Amino acid sequence: MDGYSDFTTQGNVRFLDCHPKPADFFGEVIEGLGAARKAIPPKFFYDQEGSQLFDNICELEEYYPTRTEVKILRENLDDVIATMGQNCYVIEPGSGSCEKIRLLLDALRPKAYMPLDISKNHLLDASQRLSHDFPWLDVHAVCVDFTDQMDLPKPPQHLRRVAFFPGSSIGNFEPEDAIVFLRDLAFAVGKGGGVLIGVDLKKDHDVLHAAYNDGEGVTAAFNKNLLQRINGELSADFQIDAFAHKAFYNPKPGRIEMHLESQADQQVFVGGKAFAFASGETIHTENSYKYTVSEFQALARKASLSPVKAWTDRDGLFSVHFFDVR
Ligand code: AVJ
Repeated sequence: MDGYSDFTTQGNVRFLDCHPKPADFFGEVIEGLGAARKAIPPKFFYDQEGSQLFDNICELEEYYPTRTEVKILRENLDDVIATMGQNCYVIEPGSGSCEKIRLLLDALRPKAYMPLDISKNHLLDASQRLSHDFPWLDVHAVCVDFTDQMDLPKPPQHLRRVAFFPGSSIGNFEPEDAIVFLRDLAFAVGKGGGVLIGVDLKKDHDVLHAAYNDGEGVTAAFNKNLLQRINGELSADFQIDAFAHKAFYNPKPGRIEMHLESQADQQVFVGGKAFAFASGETIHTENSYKYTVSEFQALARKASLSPVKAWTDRDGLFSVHFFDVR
């Protein structure tokens, strides 16, 4: 893909559909529940209800990442913009609702913004809302699974391609997979480009624990919604109350782990297949890796990225990094 001829025009937005293969929810759940250590990938949290619950998590007192990242970007905006440079062409993998890019747009005035998302409807909605609010901005939306394909159209040579990957989404990857992903991202951006990425920091274990065990139980509801979703979409019979939300910091790998713990010996059917749970057995639903600034820079170096700058808040809760593509 090297041109823009395949884009169609949808209002003020140019749109390219790469027809990403939808995730195999059933296949991955069956495989995950059949494993010796039961696990389901966190990408399946985000149905409509799960996305709403995640938005609610971001508003919680205990959940510092979202608010802190926004604060870091606001307070260092001039420096961030200057580091990104002029004539930027911003690419955002997993752009979702395209909210965070809004923080940068007025100051950065990029030449174009390319949101990438697997959900065509969300992508079109979010792109059109953004384009309405920033009428001067060229929005080139691409419906694609950014984890398996980043063969993106090449923007004009003189533009500086910068990838934007906020929210510590990188924390969901195993470190080795994060290197592979960042290497792919560096390749997609090309030499001379950059990467602006938000990464949650290692910190006091109680602060981490509270962020994933909030007092209102929103994170528990977010975790358990996965079972609700499996019941609804895969004709399963999980008794939601027979599972407990478990989230804890595991210091050795440096990650928060989320699990759903069976409260009894029980059997559950998913699409006609039976799965046995022992009391206390868990389904591992998420890892959220935490890095010090230097740990993350060392990881990024293995992905052809050169550290340029990193910004953190005073309390050392969260970091925003800028890397050049080597
Ligand atoms: C969206 C992966 C960054 O790991 O903090 C929030 C997801 N899980 N609360 C995170 C999440 C439980 C979040 N990320």
